[in-house]
Amino acid sequence: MRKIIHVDMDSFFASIEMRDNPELKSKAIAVGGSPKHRGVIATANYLAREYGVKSAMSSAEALKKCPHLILVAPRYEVYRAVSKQIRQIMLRYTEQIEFLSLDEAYLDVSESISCQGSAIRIAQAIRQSIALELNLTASAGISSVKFLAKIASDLNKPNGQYVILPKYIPEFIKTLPLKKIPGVGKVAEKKLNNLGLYSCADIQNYDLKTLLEQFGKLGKMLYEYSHGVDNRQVEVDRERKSIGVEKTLNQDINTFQEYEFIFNSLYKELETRLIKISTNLTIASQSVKVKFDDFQSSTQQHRYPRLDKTDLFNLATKLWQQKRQERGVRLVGLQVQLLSDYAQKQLSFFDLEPEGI
Ligand code: TTP
Ligand code: MG
Repeated sequence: MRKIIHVDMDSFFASIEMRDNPELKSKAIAVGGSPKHRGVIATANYLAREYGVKSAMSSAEALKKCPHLILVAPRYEVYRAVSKQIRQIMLRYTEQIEFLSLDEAYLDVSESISCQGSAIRIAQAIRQSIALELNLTASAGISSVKFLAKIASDLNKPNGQYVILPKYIPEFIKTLPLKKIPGVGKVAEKKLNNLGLYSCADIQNYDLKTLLEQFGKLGKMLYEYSHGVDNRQVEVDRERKSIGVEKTLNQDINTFQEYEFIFNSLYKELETRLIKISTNLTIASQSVKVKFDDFQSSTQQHRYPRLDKTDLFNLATKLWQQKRQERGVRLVGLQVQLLSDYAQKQLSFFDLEPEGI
């Protein structure tokens, strides 16, 4: 039986901004880009959330929902530095740490001898150190498998923790809504609901074969999770799977000429990033992503051993010609997917900008 802790910081970027500027503490704030440049919200503090301000919402919409919202520009360097401090605190208890993002990590404390081996007390101790030393709050979930630890860390948020003991797992799972399972997005949720599937109990009573036919890999995962099975290990120093650059445009574009111009500038940026990692980086594939004015996105990916401008531009052209259908373009992104051993050896998660902000 493993002991897994999932730690997730509370309104991470926003809490750091409030800590470093106490005047913001009693106000509704959000970290994000300016509405003048079609910025989006990275996160909001809990006060702003009461007005409906959420991550990934456009800053313009956030200001409509909460006109007195204070918008703070992100300071990634600071967030990265804090993330490293959090890791240092966790390392006092175990080296089995897998960061999922700057503010979120799994810990496998099965072998830890601290706190008499109690995962509950280790989680408490980590949260207490984060509070005392960094002046920030974290929440934690504790269970014997990863997905339940992650779900649990949300249940007493903010500044709380929740345990799902192995003996209570069957009972907990039964009523667990499928939409709470990490990996089930809006589209999958709708498809599941259309088949009358809402909770893990529904999956337990459903036919595995149909599930696999309808959902492939996701179906297998849902079947296993609904029976309390999640064999994923905590992957120490989790590999980075891709590197990308993207730009939300100040104005939708409609001509290929403008598109080519943005492609060129993004390509340069991506190239610079990759050169920082290695001057001769072997990759798995490269891809282009475009988001249209109706917020639908489309991606073209191509197996290719290294970043190559001509090949990538061909992909971009194909996307424009085949997928645009006269729609305006609001975002363009370029990415390379990494080979796993390169990813593991050459990249430190903490040295890269987060994507999608
Ligand atoms: P989350 O842990 O999802 O959010 P949070 O820490 O702000 O709030 P919560 O208390 O609910 O955990 O994400 C961590 C940070 O990642 C968040 O502070 C900002 C950033 N982020 C984005 O930039 N864009 C996003 O869409 C999301 C979800 C997060
Ligand atoms: Mg968080």
